[in-house]
Amino acid sequence: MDQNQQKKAAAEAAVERILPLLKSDTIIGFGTGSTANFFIDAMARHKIDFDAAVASSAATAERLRSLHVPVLELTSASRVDFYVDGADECNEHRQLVKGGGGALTREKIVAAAASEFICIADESKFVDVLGNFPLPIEVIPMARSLVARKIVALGGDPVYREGFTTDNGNIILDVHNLRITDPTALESDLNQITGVVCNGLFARRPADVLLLAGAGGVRTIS
Ligand code: ABF
Repeated sequence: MDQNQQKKAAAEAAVERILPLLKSDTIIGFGTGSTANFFIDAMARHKIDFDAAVASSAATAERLRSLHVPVLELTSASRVDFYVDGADECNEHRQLVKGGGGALTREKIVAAAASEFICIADESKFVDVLGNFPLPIEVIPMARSLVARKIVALGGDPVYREGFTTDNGNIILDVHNLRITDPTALESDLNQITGVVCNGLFARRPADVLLLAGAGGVRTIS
């Protein structure tokens, strides 16, 4: 299986996992990125019935609507039963680095609202220590230099993501050269920097289930 086939296999495994649990009033949170898109397409292909979707980005909302899936604003959803999304990195504790696609803040909000967060990934995303993938941080534009200096003090090497504005009107700093041995502590420390909206560490609220696709099939880590 090549990487795309693995992403597709992980997405299909998520469909199989939630299918027996779906009810007519189930609300599903949909993630962003190519692996999440395989999940969206699989749900549409199987014509799976559920109440409504919540989207973690404008791009995902558009994709869902194009497939005639009803999309709710999170604020109008009484709950989110499942949230299915990809990751840029994951570890055995189901802690994640997310935000390579720039949708980290909405992804973290939907993850926080979800009863079950299912992360789907190909095995290239699985690491012993998080941080090889540059950690995305969403920042209020006027705080860009201030936040960058604080991150340097924490030992990171922030790089401004040129020409990119988030769905929330903010900028992204991608932080290189971090070896994240304590993801929960670093997530909290970064949240304390004034001007940071959100960081791409999903450790305080990790995935509940990680469906990791490799050459030998899909492994469940829960
Ligand atoms: C989302 O999509 C993001 O959090 C992450 O940045 C990205 C992963 O992309 P892909 O599935 O295309 O590898 O899950």
